[in-house]
Amino acid sequence: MKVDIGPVTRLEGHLSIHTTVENNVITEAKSVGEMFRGFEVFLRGRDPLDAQQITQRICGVCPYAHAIASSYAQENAYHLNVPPNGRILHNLIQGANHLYDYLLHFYQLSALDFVDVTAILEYKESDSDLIALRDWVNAETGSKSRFPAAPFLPRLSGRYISDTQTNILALKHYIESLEIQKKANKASAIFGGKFPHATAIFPGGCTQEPNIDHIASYRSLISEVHDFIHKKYLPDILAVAGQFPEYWHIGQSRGGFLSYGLLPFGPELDSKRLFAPGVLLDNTIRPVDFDAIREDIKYSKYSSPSGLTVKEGELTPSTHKPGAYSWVKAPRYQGKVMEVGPAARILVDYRQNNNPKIKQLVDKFVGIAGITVDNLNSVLGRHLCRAISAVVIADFLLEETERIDLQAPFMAEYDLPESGEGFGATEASRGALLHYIKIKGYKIEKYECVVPTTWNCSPKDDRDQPGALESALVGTRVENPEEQIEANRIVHSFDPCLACAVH
Ligand code: NFE
Repeated sequence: MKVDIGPVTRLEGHLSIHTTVENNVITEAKSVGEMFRGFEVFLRGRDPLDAQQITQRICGVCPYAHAIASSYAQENAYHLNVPPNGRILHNLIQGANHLYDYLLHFYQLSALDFVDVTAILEYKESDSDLIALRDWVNAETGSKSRFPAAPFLPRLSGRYISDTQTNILALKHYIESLEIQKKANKASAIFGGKFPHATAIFPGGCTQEPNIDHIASYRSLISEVHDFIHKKYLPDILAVAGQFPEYWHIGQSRGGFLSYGLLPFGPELDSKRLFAPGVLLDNTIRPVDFDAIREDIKYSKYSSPSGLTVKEGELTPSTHKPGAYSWVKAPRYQGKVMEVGPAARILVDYRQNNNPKIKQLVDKFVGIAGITVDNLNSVLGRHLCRAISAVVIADFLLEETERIDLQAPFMAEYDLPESGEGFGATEASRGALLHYIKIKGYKIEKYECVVPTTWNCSPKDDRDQPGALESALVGTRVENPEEQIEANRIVHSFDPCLACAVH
């Protein structure tokens, strides 16, 4: 039977999943991006320094990653020498955004796939947290019921966590995490100017010159986020894993892993990063080569040529193209399907022994769960890898504040060149993010973004290989083919953002 699940909720943008199910097993899956945007088209002819502002508008969740990738691309094109403070502020802004995004993803977008919200019916009138939760939801939704429905119900049928205490604790953390996310966003805004869409991020540094009070406020906010990550987020992931161990083996993508590396330790773009860059393919780590990326469009709604490199990128929409089923392109690395995102970031780093803290955390939790490192390619693996990333990033951000030199500059000085080109690569929360800029006559001649969800939620490519998410869905056993809670859990583990994917 064929089932269209869509739009899939609790993710950003317009994604549908079309599955074919035979004998309760998904035998084919199509990932369908349902909306065209066209940022690369309207960037042409603009002032290059508009790019890190305009590309932030691709998304309200990960705007800083776009600002950073664009700034890196321009730094590359302008041959800038960035002062250490400039890079540190980029890191402080971007890193805080990752922390916000991981918490948002787990609590608001994924937890209710596992946590039983009806546990709230068990609340006692003396439990002020739960009364507050009910009143908050009722105020938000205009409901006056004893038990709040939206945004918790309706939900898909299936097995949920059975332990009332675990459920109630997770629901409390759902609410608490909103305040914590606000703190992470406030921290980014101290140096970025505002959230979302920072005004202060530029190629070469940051226009905000911090003082000691800014740094103290940032540290205090990130310390609170750090505590929440350790005391609540990580334990909640482990609680879900304890009840659903089968999800270490469900949702495995069938291809390689790509990460561009995240948070450079020095001002140069090729500095060692907190998370190492690399391609993990056929059990071997290789360096990243941007020229090995080509974007196929056999099944994407474009009439421009297929298989172009990032530098060649073109975008001609073709709404009624025969056979095409998505507005998402199909990027491939040396023709191979790549998963990007938290599991890719952790596996690529772990396999290179780049960051001892990552190695230690992976070994510890893999041991606790009784799985192998390869099982991080799974629904639970992606959740755990986000939590490990959060731990590592929060520690790094607190250390990074100590490297600011208040007497030194925060921005490079430069004149814009008449022409040039550059790549900027970083890790957005959802994975590998690449921007390419080509400048001619002081204007943008070509701009190309290859974005995390474009990789993960791509349709089939020119050789009919399914994208990472499509491949992770195929073979999954579903209890109820009409609803497919299992497929939803797999989709959510990738945290798709269609606004980004079809930018
Ligand atoms: Ni719109 Fe984005 C994606 C992330 S790219 S959320 O995909 O993370 O910066």
